[in-house]
Amino acid sequence: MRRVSLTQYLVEQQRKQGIVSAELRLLIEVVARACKSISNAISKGALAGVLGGAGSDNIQGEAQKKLDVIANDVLVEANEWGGHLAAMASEEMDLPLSIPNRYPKGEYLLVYDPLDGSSNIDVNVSVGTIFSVLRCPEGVVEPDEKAFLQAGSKQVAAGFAVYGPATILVLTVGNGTVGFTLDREMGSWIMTEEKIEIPVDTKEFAINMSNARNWTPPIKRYIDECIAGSTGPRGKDFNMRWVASMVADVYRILSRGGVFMYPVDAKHTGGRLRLLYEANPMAFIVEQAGGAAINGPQRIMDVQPEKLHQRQGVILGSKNEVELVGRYYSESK
Ligand code: AFP
Repeated sequence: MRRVSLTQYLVEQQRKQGIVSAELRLLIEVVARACKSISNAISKGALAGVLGGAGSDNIQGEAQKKLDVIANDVLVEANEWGGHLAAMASEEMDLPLSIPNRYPKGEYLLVYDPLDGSSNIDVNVSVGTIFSVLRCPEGVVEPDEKAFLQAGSKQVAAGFAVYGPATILVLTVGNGTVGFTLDREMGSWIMTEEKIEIPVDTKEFAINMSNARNWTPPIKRYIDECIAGSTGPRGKDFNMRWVASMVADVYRILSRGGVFMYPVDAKHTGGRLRLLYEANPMAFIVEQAGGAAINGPQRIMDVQPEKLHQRQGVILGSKNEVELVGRYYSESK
């Protein structure tokens, strides 16, 4: 494959396809540069004194890691001066952050999870950054929480970085899903997956099995059949993976297929994952790669958000497998 940089890809999307505006191109490049800085901070680990708790909680009431706060600050500082954003929102900030008056405002809204999987950071397991880009509603000068409450189908771009053995950026601007790998020597994002396509079938599922007693009947039916394997109705054996970093699980599914599940259950009555900055961006990326993403009864990107930090059930990945789970939900009504 010829070495295509992220910048070159975005310029081509702007020039050839008219899909990406100059402002959106700048936004994505700024976020990608921030992900390089976050990757660099993470790779130093204990040597940089960035591990462990920050001594504060986020709006979810979850103890923040030092790197949660560092990653959030990196993204805020990277994005506030460029003139491409009207506001930004984050898992780590209770309310949206307006662009300071000393900077021009742009037409986009950025909403992100600066460090997904942070409970894994202290044990050196892959973590990542997830982001979603929306247009600021017409005529809204000071975007508040309401401006962000748009269905996932309104996203103009979505992406995530996974800080693993390699640092990888997965991106969609609505024209397929593309993968870039960080060339640390050059400091460049180089395209390594031109058009990611998720296999429509799979033999691998990802779910936190410790929640089994809380599952609803459709999920229990589906997982029981996977575990029954070749002796059961599926007629084939399944494997299980659970990294507990959504970015790592989703990247594996983009690479070789699978189904990721964090469904609504008796303990997580609204789901565990957040709609605006985890479920929606991942749903956009997965659908653009030929997969499917539902909350059980409904396509995730059709859900009308009511709260900035609202949670959502998530079942996403190989199209045929997700559709089977969806059928089990409709049959259980
Ligand atoms: P943290 O960011 O608190 O580690 O949560 C990660 C996450 O939001 C998502 O990345 C994982 O898929 C999921 O939660 C793991 O949840 P469990 O810890 O309940 O398995």
